[in-house]
Amino acid sequence: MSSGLRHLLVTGGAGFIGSTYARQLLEGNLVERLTVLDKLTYAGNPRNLDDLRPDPRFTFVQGDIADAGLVDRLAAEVDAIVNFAAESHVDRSIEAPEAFITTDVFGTYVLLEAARRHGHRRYLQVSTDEVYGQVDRGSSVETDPLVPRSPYAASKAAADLLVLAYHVTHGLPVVVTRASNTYGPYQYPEKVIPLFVTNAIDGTPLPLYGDGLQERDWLWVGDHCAAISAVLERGEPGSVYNIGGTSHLTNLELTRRLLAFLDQPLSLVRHVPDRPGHDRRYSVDDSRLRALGWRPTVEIGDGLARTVDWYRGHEDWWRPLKSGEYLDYYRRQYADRLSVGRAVE
Ligand code: NAD
Ligand code: TDX
Repeated sequence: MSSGLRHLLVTGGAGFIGSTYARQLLEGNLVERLTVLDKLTYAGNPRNLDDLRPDPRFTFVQGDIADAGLVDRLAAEVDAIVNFAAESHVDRSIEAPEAFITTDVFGTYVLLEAARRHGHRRYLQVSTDEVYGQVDRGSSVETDPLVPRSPYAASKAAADLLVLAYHVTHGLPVVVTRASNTYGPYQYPEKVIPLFVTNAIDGTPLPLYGDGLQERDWLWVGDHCAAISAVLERGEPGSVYNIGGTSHLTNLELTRRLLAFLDQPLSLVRHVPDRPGHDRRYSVDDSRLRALGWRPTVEIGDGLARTVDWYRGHEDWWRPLKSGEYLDYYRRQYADRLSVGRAVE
């Protein structure tokens, strides 16, 4: 890494984005050593890291970022922390918010304290555009007020504020990234794209919340990870960097495109009662990041085709996930909604 960071601790590295980042670091020879710390919650999957295990530069540790003793031991060996670890699903934060506070807020505090004690050269917090709240028009800039509207977004916003306070108070060289909705291979099938793709493969209903006209700006996972590397290497300490996607789509338009790739009918879609407090639109201005030289490389058409192909070719990855706790969650979240759902006109 040109910044001279040799050994990184990547927390939450068995999840969707963190595992892609770990792969990018090793494939690109960006670090000499990489330690992944992950609790392996329902969303963490050791299989996401299978291809990295034989690499002598790679170490995996199962554990909790809120475990101060463990974090301190690991932090003593590294130059910097990149924190992906989080409870990440908005619907689950509505149903059961406690884990969002213990991991997203308290866990971040534990990491910051360890980074401070060991004089780390960098701390990168992976955050989200959801901290700005919904944006009716225009795009959020990094200095905008934080107006989170779900327990998930509020826990991420609280963590952002804590991270930035450690820069002001303790001079810790922190950077924060706030990215748009990310998509691609290895995403747990509770999030809308893998949920709809895998349901459509099985010919089961796609539960579209409300009128389906909410808008998201979709970001390819590899581009998200490349942006994190750019900010880790060249970001200004104490600064926040938005990471935008390549195209704003309504959920209905996104669903139409996925069904077209899968050659499945629109009649699979059911309009179901909305998510409480559902943010209508997110949009970020990422010119500060682009000034560091980053650009997204994967357009939405190509990215969606690649994602659909990956899920079609990796049933062995996602089918086992759609069992046990997932099915209980699915019933709680969708059974009543689907029973009153209506067809798309
Ligand atoms: P994910 O749910 O797929 O992965 C989260 C990982 O964190 C899992 O491997 C899980 O086991 C691990 N984890 C959870 N609690 C932990 C704990 N207490 N200790 C250690 N590990 C723990 O999430 P993702 O989509 O890969 O998101 C990663 C990060 O990126 C999150 O911080 C999220 O807020 C942020 N983000 C996600 C998106 C998106 O669209 N997915 C967009 C912007 C930002
Ligand atoms: O069943 C569904 N039906 C539906 O219409 C689900 C799961 C979602 N949706 C809608 C809600 C959103 O408008 O699709 C859109 C995307 O939903 P999610 O995949 O749950 O993502 P979102 O709530 O936008 O948050 C995501 O992007 C920001 C990630 O989950 C967060 O971790 C990230 O911070």
